[in-house]
Amino acid sequence: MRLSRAFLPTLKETPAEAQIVSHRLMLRAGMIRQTAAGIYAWLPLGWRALQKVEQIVREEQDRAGAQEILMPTIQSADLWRQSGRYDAYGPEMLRIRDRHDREMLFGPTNEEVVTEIFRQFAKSYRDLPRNLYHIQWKFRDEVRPRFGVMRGREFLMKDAYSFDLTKEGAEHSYRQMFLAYLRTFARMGLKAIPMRADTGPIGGDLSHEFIILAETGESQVFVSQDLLDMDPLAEAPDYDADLAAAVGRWTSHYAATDEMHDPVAWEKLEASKRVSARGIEVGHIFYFGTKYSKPMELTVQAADGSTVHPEMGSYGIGVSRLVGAIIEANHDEAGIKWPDAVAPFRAAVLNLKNGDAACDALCDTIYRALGDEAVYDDRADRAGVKFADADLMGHPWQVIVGPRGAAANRVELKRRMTGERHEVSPEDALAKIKG
Ligand code: 5CA
Repeated sequence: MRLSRAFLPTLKETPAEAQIVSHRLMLRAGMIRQTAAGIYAWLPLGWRALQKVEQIVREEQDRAGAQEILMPTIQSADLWRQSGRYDAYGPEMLRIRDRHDREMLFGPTNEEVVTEIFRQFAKSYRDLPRNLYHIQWKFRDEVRPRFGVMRGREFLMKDAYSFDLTKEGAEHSYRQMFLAYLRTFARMGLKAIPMRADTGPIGGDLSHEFIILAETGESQVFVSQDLLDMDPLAEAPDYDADLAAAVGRWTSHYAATDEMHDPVAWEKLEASKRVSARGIEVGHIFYFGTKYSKPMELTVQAADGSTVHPEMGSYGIGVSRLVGAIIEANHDEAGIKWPDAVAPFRAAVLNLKNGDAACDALCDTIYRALGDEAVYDDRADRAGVKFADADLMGHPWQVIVGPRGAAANRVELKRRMTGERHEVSPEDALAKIKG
């Protein structure tokens, strides 16, 4: 994308309404624009980052055996009356009436809709297990929308729903998602720690939140250093295997949110291993048995001919929140430092002297070779402006092309994450960026 033609509206001033760094940087880098309280439009840079995050989530869901669908945002109130949640959900639910005065709502989550869809299809134990997920906008009329996309009212969520014949089967599905989540967040360069959690309005008796440590996090958490030292990508799970041991390696260490904290168990931990910090919840998984299948009359026939209600779980990831969380974890005073895997663009080509024939020609060649994954700063601005914007937008690589270098067929290659700079040939720069 050529910056001279791009819609990447960066801001010089720090927006006063933004209290945390990710929100400030997302506004300053022109990633998002608020259109109403807690509701955001995603501009090109933000939209690309969101899609990168979404794609990693998708790949890891698919790998774990879940199947993607797309359910609507608008749901019927009747379905929620069947589960008994319509009245219980309270003022967070945006309730709507259509022209026939039928009660509708903008979905805050999808247990009811997916149970209804599955009910029409599932007849026997052969239709189980299944795991269906979608990546769709949700609306929750939060009392205090804040921190930009971190706590929005409209936000993008990945939500998966598993259906199993037995409790043991449901536990296996739960473990598949547990391990898939560890991989998902690790691929984004995040260390997300699974912690035993409260189940809230989703319900059920087994639940983990996945939390990344950050000063600006909304939850207080207590974790053993041992967990922070573990590497989720060290072993790729075989999702068909017995997963209890793999999950057990994570759940055997102390990790809890405020609500689940046990001071007695905490005190037993070696003092040097106790980490108490703030955290951001990026995912939340639940096992809730027949909480929805029973009242909504979802049944299948078991092998022995008896009728059973499938055992269910649901598994959420805050896709739009993750974009903010990744920035909280990766930035400096100058701006964002995107991890490679989620960077909206891999590289920026900075032309320090537009109109200089050698500069223009070399920039053009490099930009063409990088294709869609690069931005080309071909604006008629001062070099200082280009440096500042490239640092702000946080592209992992900057290829800096000045007139003296261009004449000698040399460029400067800067790695945003570390700040390292090297003078190299254009070929070497391309090889590094593509590698
Ligand atoms: N149905 C279940 C699991 S699919 C569910 O709704 N779980 S949840 O309520 O925990 O939400 C899942 C994830 O969505 C959370 O872990 C969080 O990362 C994200 N999320 C929740 N509320 C918001 C919000 N207001 N703004 C941005 N992300 C949010």
